[in-house]
Amino acid sequence: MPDPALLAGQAETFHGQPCIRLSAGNGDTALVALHGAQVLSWVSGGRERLYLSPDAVVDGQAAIRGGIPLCFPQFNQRGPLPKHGFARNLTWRAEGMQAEADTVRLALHLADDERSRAWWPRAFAARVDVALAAGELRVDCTVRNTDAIASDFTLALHSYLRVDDIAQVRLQGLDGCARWDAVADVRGTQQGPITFAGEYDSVFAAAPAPMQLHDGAHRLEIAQSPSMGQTVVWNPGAALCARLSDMPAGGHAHMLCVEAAQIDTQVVLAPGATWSGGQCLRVL
Ligand code: TA6
Repeated sequence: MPDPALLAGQAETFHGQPCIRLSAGNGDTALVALHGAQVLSWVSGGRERLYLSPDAVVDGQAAIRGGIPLCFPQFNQRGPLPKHGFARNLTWRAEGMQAEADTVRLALHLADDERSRAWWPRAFAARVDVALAAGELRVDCTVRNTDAIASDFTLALHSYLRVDDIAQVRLQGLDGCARWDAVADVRGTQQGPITFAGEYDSVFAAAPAPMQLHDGAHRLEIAQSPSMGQTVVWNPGAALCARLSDMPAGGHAHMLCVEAAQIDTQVVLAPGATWSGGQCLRVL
């Protein structure tokens, strides 16, 4: 049995918003906001691994810039809903904290209500599972169609990874994958590792094996479930960053979004059917 004092979750607030902190036995922690079921911080090996903008608006309404936002039931502006859907703008219910072996888990739930139905007239039950173990953070999302008719959606875990200097970063593992460069609107195939010099926004066909983020001496493995058919890689670059009111000048240099996504085709769920997908980050 693990020592419950070493492996726990506890309620706290961040900018007045309710959050739960998960603690693993080795000192790693994660902070999860009920707003958006969004992981705001993941500290592993004494180092913050996620980027949270110091200018993020944390008011229980706006989407929080950073951490791991969930885009659901629509990615970006690929449909009639607000950009990236509404899951990141709503408060989720935390229920189901568990500590087992060396992993602490938190489940957060969201079901349709008046507000969600005003955007999207569908009944659903969504769950985000956050699992923290030594050197590893896993986020899974499960959606059940509780409606009497078929439902469809797109979804992404829009993870903001903290980096020391984007100009020195190398993302490996997408070599040979189909790529849509959303900035230039050009389709092609990725050749070799990805480096960053300016705005970058691309959708890749997901690689069969995990990717590796090289940030100076630091390395992170990024894996996603096979149900997530795409990987989105985004950095706003200096000029777009300067236009984002919730990013500090130069903030782009310290972040890279590597997103597990199912966005090129909709997930279609029959009444009562369930879909799950996730992303796993591991310190190497
Ligand atoms: O996932 C990349 C992306 O869709 C970019 O095109 C960019 O707009 C980004 O997400 C951030 O979106 P947001 O609405 O959070 O500012």
